[in-house]
Amino acid sequence: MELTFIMIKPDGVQRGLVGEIIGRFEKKGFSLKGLKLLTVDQAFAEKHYADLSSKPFFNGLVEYIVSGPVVAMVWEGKNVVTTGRKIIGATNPAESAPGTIRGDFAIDIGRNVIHGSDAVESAKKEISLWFPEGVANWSSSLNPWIYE
Ligand code: YYY
Ligand code: MG
Repeated sequence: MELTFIMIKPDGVQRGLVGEIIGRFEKKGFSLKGLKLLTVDQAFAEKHYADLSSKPFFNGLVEYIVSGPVVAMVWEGKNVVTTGRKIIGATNPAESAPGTIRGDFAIDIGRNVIHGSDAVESAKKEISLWFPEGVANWSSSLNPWIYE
């Protein structure tokens, strides 16, 4: 079964969107495999966003991610990387469809509430960065009612 890394950014935590966001992934049928609230430092944020280090918005992005606690999660399910990105919506909330998390709860690209891995490979990298201790080993007893 596929895993993805999802992170509620500091604005999502401050705005009280944690329960709403977790609920959307839960109600879809995905399984929560890891969860923690933590504040990361600049070096850690730079590592998470290393691929974007040459972008003009990089410094502001890092400043935003370290500005308060975030909720780091690992979710499991069939196609959870791609479907998770659809649940989150387009990077720029001005273009995110209503019904997506960013479409419903965000306005500016630099305050877009949530991160989700963009591929299975980057999910693996991000999960090992954020959860070096590993994730929970369980599977939902509801899976036969979710998967055929
Ligand atoms: O994966 P996703 O978060 O949708 O977008 P990325 O292209 O990976 O960029 C990461 C992060 O950077 C984005 O969520 C907001 C911010 N950002 C920005 O502030 N300005 C841009 N023009 C592009 C991205
Ligand atoms: Mg990305």
